[in-house]
Amino acid sequence: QEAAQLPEKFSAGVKIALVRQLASGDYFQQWLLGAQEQAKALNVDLRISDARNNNDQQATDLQRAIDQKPDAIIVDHGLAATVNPLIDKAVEAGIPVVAFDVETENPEVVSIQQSDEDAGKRLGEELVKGIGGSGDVAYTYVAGFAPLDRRNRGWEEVKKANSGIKQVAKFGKVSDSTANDTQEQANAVITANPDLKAVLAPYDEFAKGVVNALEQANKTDVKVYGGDISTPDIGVMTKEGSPWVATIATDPANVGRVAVRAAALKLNGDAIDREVLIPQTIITQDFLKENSIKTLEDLRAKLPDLNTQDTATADWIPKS
Ligand code: SR1
Repeated sequence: QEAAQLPEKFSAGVKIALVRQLASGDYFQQWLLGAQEQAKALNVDLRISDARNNNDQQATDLQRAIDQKPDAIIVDHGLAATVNPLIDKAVEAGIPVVAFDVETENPEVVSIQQSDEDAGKRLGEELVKGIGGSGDVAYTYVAGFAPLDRRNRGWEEVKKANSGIKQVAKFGKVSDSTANDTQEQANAVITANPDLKAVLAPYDEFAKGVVNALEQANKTDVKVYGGDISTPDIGVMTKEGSPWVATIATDPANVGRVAVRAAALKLNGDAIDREVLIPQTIITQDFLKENSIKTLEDLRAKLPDLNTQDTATADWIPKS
């Protein structure tokens, strides 16, 4: 869809640096597709760097972006200690900054997240309900990643309110092959905990690793409560006998579009809230099966509210 009329600076073309900590996996790929689609509609030249989970590299990438004086910078994930000093530097240099999934306190920065504390709480409550209120539970978590830390706060609240839940293991690894690395750890956790009733895995790469491990161990009666959604995730959830019974998710492409729109508003001097929260939705295996949902496209058609097109927008921004 064409924009009503792009502001003059956009007609001439603007440059936005997208500085990513991570880019592998379904979530990050879909997110990028959405960001690129929105950038194209706004005549934005999106300059992308991927640090592949190397934090020193992300610092180098962010410094390089600042040196190139783009019209705005989007920081996509990053350890607070790594990116915040450079985010402050960018702000001091007068560059508008949008941070997605970063714990940042700079009041000039637009901070976007997927309502993660609430998501961790709701997913945890779904798990408690699903196992009848008590039992052994394993949990995948790596500290330092803002969305995981926020979801963890939600889960901690659920545990506090449900004394019958016994967390018997905490594991997980974020890497360039998170699912495989987490699967290896899950093998040991499953063997060591024969009475396991469920695994809380609030990131799809974690969930996929756990599902593979449970299938290999013939323990698909252990329920998996995951995070995120993609076409391959839908395939895993709806496979005959899959232990992945529910996930909490946004449409990642929508989130990528919101981040680019937020940067466009900020660099154009339009009003935008400092905090932008995108809601998450619980999606169950039963819901996917009952509605014959096989792809992310099918899911979008069934749940149009996954597209938060009124978030971070203005009349001149094309809807997508
Ligand atoms: C390692 S952090 C992974 C999470 O980032 C995004 O918030 C996605 O939802 C994913 O779960």
